[in-house]
Amino acid sequence: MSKIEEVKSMVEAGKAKLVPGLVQEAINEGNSAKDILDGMVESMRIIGDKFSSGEIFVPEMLMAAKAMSKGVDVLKPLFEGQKITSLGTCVIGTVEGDLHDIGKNLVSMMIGSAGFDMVDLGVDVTADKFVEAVRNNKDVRIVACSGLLTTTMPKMMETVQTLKSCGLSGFKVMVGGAPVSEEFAASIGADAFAPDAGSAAVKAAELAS
Ligand code: B1M
Repeated sequence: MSKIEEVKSMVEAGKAKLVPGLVQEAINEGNSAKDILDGMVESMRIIGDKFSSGEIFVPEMLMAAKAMSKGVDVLKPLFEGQKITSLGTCVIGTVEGDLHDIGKNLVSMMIGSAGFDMVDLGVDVTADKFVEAVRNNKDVRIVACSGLLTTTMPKMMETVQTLKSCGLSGFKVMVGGAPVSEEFAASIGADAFAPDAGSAAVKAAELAS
């Protein structure tokens, strides 16, 4: 079994204590941070499928998420090392009612690497909290809203509309997350959509330039 396969199977098994060491071993063997990350993202897709089919339940999903987060912690410096310049501030959060943060954290890491100063509001962030963060931070150029649940997509719409009508300016709103599409983003008045963390960073840099 390759080291990346070992990382994947331990993420799926929710072995949070073992994953960081295996990720480090995978790096030491010369695997790229991107390949290791892609492997862990694939594990979460498998976990989601198992949850959908009733093979596993919320606790197993949570343990896998913790294991992946520990693995990402090891990769973080490799991505952050690529930061070159400051493009302004990006406020990021997962919308109200939604507790999923792995994707949001990856997007935050990649946008940060692209040269933004990140203000991460965490999960379950109300529209008003996003507005408050734009008001209270310097040079906010991007507000990035993540959402993983179809049930919280209306909250994403509320967030975009609140940001657009709050009277503050100088920033663009980007949305993303598994149930979000380009069409949905346009329909709620967002300035941009990105399907994954890498393209979110590229899009953020384009929007700020
Ligand atoms: Co939940 N969950 N979950 N979950 N969970 C999903 C999302 C689900 C698809 C699983 C399934 O049924 N197959 C399903 C949603 C169904 C739907 O709405 N259509 C679901 C459900 C139903 C639930 C609960 C309701 C379960 C319950 O309680 N009965 C509950 C809801 C809690 C809540 O939020 N209020 C719940 C809870 C949880 C845990 C807490 C146990 C845990 C989250 C822990 C955590 O995040 N710290 C969890 C997990 C782990 C998942 C799955 C398995 C994995 C999510 C993940 O981390 N993926 C997920 C199944 C799946 O995704 N296939 C599932 C890896 C991550 C890298 O991908 O987040 O998609 P993702 O991010 C990507 C892109 O989407 C994009 O870039 C990222 C990286 O490339 N992206 C952006 C994300 N945000 C972006 C923002 C951008 C641009 C791109 O611009 C701003």
